[in-house]
Amino acid sequence: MARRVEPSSSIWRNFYGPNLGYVEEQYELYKEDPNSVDPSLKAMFDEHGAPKWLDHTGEPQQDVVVGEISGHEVKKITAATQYIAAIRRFGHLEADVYAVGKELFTSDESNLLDPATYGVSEADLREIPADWVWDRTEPNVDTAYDVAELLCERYTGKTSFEFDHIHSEAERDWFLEQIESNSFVEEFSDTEKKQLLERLINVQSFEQFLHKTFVGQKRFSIEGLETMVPVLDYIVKAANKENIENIMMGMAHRGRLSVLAYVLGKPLEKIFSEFHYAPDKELIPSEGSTGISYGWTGDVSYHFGGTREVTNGEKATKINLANNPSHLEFVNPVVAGYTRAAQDDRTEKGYSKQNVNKAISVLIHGDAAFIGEGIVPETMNLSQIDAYHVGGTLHIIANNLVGFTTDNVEGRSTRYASDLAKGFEVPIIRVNADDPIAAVRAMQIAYEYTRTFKKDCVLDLMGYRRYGHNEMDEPRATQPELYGLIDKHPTVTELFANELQKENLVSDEEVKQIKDNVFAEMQREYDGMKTEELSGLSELNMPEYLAKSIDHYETAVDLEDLKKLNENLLKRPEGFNAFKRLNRVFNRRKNILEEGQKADWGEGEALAFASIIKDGIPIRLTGQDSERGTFAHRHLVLYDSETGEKYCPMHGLDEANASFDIHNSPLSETAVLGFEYGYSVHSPDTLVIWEAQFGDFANVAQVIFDQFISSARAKWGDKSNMVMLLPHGYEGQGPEHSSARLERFLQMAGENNWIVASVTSSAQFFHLLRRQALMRGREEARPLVVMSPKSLLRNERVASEAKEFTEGKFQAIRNQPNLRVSKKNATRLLLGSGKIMVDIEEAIEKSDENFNWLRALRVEQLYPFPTEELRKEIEQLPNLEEIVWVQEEPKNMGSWRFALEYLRELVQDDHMIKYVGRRERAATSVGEPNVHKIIQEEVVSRAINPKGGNDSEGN
Ligand SMILES: Cc1ncc(C[n+]2csc(CCOP(=O)(O)OP(=O)(O)O)c2C)c(N)n1
Repeated sequence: MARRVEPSSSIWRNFYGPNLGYVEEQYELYKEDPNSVDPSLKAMFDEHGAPKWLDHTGEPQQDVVVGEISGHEVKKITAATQYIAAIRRFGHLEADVYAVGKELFTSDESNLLDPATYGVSEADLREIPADWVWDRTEPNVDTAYDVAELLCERYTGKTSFEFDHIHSEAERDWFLEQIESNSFVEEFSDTEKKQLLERLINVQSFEQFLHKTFVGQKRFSIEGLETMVPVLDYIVKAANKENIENIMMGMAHRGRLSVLAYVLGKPLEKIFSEFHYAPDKELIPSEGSTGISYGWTGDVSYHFGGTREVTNGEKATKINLANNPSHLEFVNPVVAGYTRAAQDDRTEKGYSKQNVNKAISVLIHGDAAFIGEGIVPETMNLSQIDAYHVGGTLHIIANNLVGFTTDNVEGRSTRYASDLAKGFEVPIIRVNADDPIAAVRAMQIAYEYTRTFKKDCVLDLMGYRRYGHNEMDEPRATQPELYGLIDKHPTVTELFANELQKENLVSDEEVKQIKDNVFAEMQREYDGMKTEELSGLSELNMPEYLAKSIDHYETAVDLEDLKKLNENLLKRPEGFNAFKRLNRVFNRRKNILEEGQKADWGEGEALAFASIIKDGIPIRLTGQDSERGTFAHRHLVLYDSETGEKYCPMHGLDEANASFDIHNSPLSETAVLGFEYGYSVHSPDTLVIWEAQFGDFANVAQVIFDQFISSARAKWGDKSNMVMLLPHGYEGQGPEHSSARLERFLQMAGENNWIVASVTSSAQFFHLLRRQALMRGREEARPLVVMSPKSLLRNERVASEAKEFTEGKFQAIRNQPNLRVSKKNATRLLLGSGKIMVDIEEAIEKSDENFNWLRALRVEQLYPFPTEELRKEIEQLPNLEEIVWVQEEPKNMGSWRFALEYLRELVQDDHMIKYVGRRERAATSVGEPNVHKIIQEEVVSRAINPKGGNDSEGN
């Protein structure tokens, strides 16, 4: 470039940050008395006048342009700008973020960070003034070349950033400010550096102690990622400083013991004792551990969570580490649910009121699991949706470069494990785990970002794994090159100690002393550990309070109260233009509690909800299209036909003493169910309800049912009374809209872990829901699985009269409504549940037969199975010849095989127990509606035909 362009203000570029204030102050003094300031400053003010930023002449500040700029020069300047932008965007490609193995993982050459790619040379860059390509000022940054050098340092060092996928200008600017002004950098004092070193020595020594003491036991060591502990320390400290009440954390096996010991403060003695007594790690209740919840069958030690209260500032912050199954990442939505539950105020009517400053959520992921398991993006998709938002989750990828024995290239199609976060416009900060100071600073930015924008942020903590996947695995067999490098690689503690030694902050001797002290302390803890004998351990049974009946809840509601609720549910805000066709539906509701009238399913449900919130129990109901109801039976969120404004009739109830949250969920089962489950565990006072669109889709969330809802109480002591509504019933809609796979829920039933019901009247549903709500917070609380109706929603036969709501309670078995009971003559006891019993009711009505030989009962609660009620019934049937179990599901599905076990307890003669239903099938149902109809009719007819039993090979 021929002509140099000299901005008039270049002198002031050397001042930045706190210096600006100082110069301003000095200039004020200078104005009053030029000799009152330092001679060098005086000389500067004499020559240049007021500092640039104080020169408020009202005129835009003009740069002095020396000569004219040619088209060629404009091109160069544009190229320089592109190059500077590329450093920000692609700096991560060359960043020094690999603690080991950079050469193995970054082999592809990229020229995206070569200025030549943009058509600009080093010499060109040196010709361009810094402030033509950069808005900031820093000492000694005078040219575009200096800017490029500085930005390379900031974007390709031990920390790298990816935020170019974010569209919000405010967020992008925020990142630029943080990174380029370096304002986030909190200098570590010498004391803090020493404390950091001590922390690392503790963690490393703990792992080494376990390694040496419990040879050959799995512990999923943190070694290679020890830095995770100070990174978590930062979160705890920052959250406590902000008076955040809860930190909700979820993590997998990797490093969990170190996190339990050092972040959750679980006594080392307890951890040692769990190792000592359970070498095969079966049945280890963590009883007695600080804040560790536990069930009676227990779990392996690296699945337990815990709680701890920390107080550095004014108020306490509770750290909650969720219990976790082996199933990687499935804890994510559960933790999100905990967090939201801790943020919502449910004490007033209307929607609950969220305060995101009450709790934050932190999830630690494995690198292979983060990109591999679909539940990760499924949960991230919840993050910005009102109903599921938790104010931003801090994600830490504990990146050890390998997934068990699987290399990155086998484990993902993306460059980085973190890449999927980009689709959610989540920023990613990647940091070298061998630089603990950089890692803590990186977390500082991540933390500030989530707090500022209430959005998720990912910290990709790049370390390695010192051993194999577990400590008995030999990684050199599968990852020889990588382990060749790891074997030679010093620990982060060694590296950091060396650094501090170079800075003369610690001596070799001191480091040795700290290590010796830590080991001695561990040895003391180990020696002091209780020495009970292994033989003292035994398998435990479920606690008494779960074994007892739950029949004592009074769920009927006074008629006047119900009428008032019903009347108020029909009120609309002033000027609300309801959708006309819906008005007709609602008008019908006015009389449902009058003599001779009945309330159908939706009406019974609404009465249950209204009476529950009147009792001061909050409700949260979500599911796909749940506001209206998939089958349009609910309509609990109405839209003004003209303005589109929403109104929930539950919110207009003067009687309501608690919130009513109702939301359509995204098209997800696993994440949404996991979230609702988490919500229910953390908020036992709330009746949480999840509704599947069709029950068939519940199996998408199978892990949440298996690993959490059905078993968490027994394993970990986590209690939930949530309700799952799973539309179920054979109505000719084909294999995928018939079955909620009742058999699965029954197969998982044990130790009163949940209630499984299939009810056939709106009043029964009313009492069932109310009982579930009243159970809240109590020891006997447990989840409820309901096979809920589809076509029955509008069937008159399931509608109930007022007195059924105002008297009585839920009945586990019910009389078949239109059958004359003749106990003396009955030779067949017909048992079944759900829609088939309504079909049978209809068939009986149409038949001319007198059926005095038939006693039919609906088993409305399948689990716990009403054995005693049935025993009493059987005792009253002197001429009973057979018990026929009828179901519409195929023989290998539904409730038959489950019920058979109980029926065998009731009658000694196996020949008396017969089956009527579809034969064994691979698919849940046939596809052709007419074939369905024929089969259904045959099943019904055999159930009420004296010769109809035992058709195992039939239809
Ligand atoms: C859903 C699920 N699938 C498979 C496994 C078995 N498994 C346990 S750890 C692991 C590798 C995990 O790798 P990564 O996520 O990188 O975590 P790391 O163990 O390396 O810390 C696998 C496949 C599991 N626990 N959960």
